[in-house]
Amino acid sequence: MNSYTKTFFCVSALFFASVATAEEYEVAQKNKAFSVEELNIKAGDTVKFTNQDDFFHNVFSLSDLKTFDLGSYPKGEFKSVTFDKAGTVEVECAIHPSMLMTINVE
Ligand SMILES: [Cu+2]
Repeated sequence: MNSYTKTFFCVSALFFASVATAEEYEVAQKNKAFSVEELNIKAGDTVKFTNQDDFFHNVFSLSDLKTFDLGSYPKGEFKSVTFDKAGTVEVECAIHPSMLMTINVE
């Protein structure tokens, strides 16, 4: 194995290691609430928001760490967000002001 090949294998191993450790969490929107009030994840992890109610929900955040708006979507659909930096994110639903959750990214 020459040094170029060795470097290639090292980089590939690192790439697959980082992909393998990133996790996906699922948060349901059910009965006009998020299924968890607080979620602890690590930087690089993805959160999937699944609508389980018979009406539309929206998912958005105005947090400095991660500002996003996934729009509104009906029952059975989901949208995902990957959190790449450590900090705290408040997640809300624009349709139901009482829906609120916190994601702590380590
Ligand atoms: Cu909602």
